[in-house]
Amino acid sequence: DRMERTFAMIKPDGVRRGLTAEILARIQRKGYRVVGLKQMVIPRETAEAHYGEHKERPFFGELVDFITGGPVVAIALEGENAIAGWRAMMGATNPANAAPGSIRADYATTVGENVTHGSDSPESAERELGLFFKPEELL
Ligand code: DAT
Ligand code: MG
Repeated sequence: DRMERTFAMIKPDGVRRGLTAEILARIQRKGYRVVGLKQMVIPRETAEAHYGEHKERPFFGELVDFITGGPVVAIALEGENAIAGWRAMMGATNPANAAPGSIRADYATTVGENVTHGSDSPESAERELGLFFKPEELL
């Protein structure tokens, strides 16, 4: 019973496809509190920092182009074990391997456009929440 905050995001493909309400509904049905929420276009420098761990990977340029290519919905979530719990709701990175009923299994077909993001550890959550939200934006 560890109370955690995590950073979640509806990526440009999800926003473009009109999935925002469905994904927020899943989050709220689960019982996580939405403590921060905004639709935004991510500045390139923020995207490069957010995905900094992948900067040597061959897909990095495409990833940054994609994530900055349209509005996203940035979400700060709070709840018990929210970090691993939100990752479980999303499913595996590659939708082909995502558990049935998970968001990526239900809404995505390609690893590049997999609808949502979630922090993968307490350290990532703190770093990513700090990149996307000012302290006073978390209510
Ligand atoms: P996750 O988003 O599940 O945390 P990740 O941190 O390994 O996954 O990768 C970040 C994003 O980069 C991922 O959501 C989609 C993209 N990506 C990962 N592996 C990829 C690959 N092999 N080809 C293309 N895009 C990839
Ligand atoms: Mg990741």
